[in-house]
Amino acid sequence: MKKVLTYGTFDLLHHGHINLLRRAKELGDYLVVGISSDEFNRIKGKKSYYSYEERKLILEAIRYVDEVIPEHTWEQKVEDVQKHNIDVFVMGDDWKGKFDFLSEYCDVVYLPRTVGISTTQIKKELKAANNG
Ligand code: C2G
Repeated sequence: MKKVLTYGTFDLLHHGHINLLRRAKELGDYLVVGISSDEFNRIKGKKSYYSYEERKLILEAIRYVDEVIPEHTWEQKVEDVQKHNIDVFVMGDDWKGKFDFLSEYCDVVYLPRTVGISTTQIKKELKAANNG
């Protein structure tokens, strides 16, 4: 069984996230998603609309996702790859190059981001729409 791993906040889930998760799953048979905790989001400088528990519930309902684990630190990836016997690590290409060190332990694949959508954009457009 070929196991794939990716990480993210996955707040206000949108088709960019789904495109990433679908393509990640296509690279193997089992997809593990490390979802950023609320505390780690603060470290990343992000404040998600949905809590960790809510984002976890939503991700676990996605057909491409087989397992969700918490992401607490930048440093846990090597341990996660080893603990979960990961064959392929996948991220959107906004992260291109940032995780190449993992190629010692598994394949590293950066997939093109879906253009024209982001959680930040959703928040901005909703804010503008509500301000009239
Ligand atoms: N993504 C995408 N296209 C978009 C938006 C996001 O392909 N239009 C991808 C990102 O590249 C990432 C995944 O969807 O691979 C999750 O995006 P975020 O929730 O924004 O994740 P991020 O904050 O980048 O967290 O340790 C890694 C970090 O936790 C990644």
